[in-house]
Amino acid sequence: MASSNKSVLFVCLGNICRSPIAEAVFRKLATERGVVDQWVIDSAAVSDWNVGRFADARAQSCLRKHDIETAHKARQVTNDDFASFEHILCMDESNLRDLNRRASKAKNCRSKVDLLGSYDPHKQLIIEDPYYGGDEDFETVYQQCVRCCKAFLEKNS
Ligand code: 6LJ
Repeated sequence: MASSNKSVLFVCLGNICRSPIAEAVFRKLATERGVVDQWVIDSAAVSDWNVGRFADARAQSCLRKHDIETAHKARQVTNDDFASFEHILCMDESNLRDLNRRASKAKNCRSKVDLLGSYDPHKQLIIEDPYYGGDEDFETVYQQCVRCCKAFLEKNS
């Protein structure tokens, strides 16, 4: 039976740079390991700035460079997310503060809210916002996401 008993929501400020990269990387890893059917995988934003938009062109070209596609359209975190996702993984302390504030107001919160970087074997705890950066900053985000998503998937399989 392909039961979707595990779930993870990746969250950043605008859901157009870091979290769509994390979502796409995690989906690829889970697919390669043959466990993607066991997971609900999504991403969302703390803000409503970019709702409905595709990932930033630099995020898309970074992913494409690594043979990964994303068709994700940005959405904002909802109260329901705190009831339906087992794991909510975010990128920096500002995301974590915003999410913890929202979680404390949500009914039936079952989500464990954490920094994605807490899974990094290289101990880079924060995945910095690359919005005002360049391609090399998107590549750094990608590499951090690969390390963290591998460790997170390992821990939850
Ligand atoms: C409300 C006022 C702000 C950013 C981003 C930064 C700035 C972003 C962005 C990440 C994803 C209407 C929207 C900040 C998408 C957009 C510019 C401001 C947007 C900030 C601070 C440090 C580093 C990056 N703010 N858009 N408008 N990250």
